[in-house]
Amino acid sequence: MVNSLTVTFSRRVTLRAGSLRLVDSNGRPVEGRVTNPSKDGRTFVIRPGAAGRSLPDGSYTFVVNGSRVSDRSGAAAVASQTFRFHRLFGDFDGDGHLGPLDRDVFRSAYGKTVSASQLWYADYNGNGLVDAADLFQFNQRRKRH
Ligand SMILES: [Ca+2]
Ligand SMILES: [Ca+2]
Repeated sequence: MVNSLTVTFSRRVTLRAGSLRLVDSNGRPVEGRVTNPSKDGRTFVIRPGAAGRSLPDGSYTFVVNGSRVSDRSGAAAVASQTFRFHRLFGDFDGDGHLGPLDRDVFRSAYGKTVSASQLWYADYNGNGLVDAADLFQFNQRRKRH
């Protein structure tokens, strides 16, 4: 599940519109709410999409636009940075494919409750149980990846 991104700057900054941008593999912007929970002006949390839900499967690019990030003096505070990542339900080892290792992890999780086992990552529909609905989603992706 990818339901937030966290960016930490080395010092206090001010973010202007367009400073943090997330786009999908088609270049479409993914809207997200940006907060600074600790109010330190350094660590920002971006929550894209619907509350409590993961980003959909896909490849993403996250851009920090340095020209839109300023320090106390108003000067540009950082160089621009680009990060690429993917989200694929069931890809427990993060290699971009659903292979034997992912299958074994899912099998060991199947039938367990999330709260007792911390298996939230195998609970696609978020109902608290790694169940047939999650297995269906896992198998759908195994055919494609
Ligand atoms: Ca994998
Ligand atoms: Ca479930």
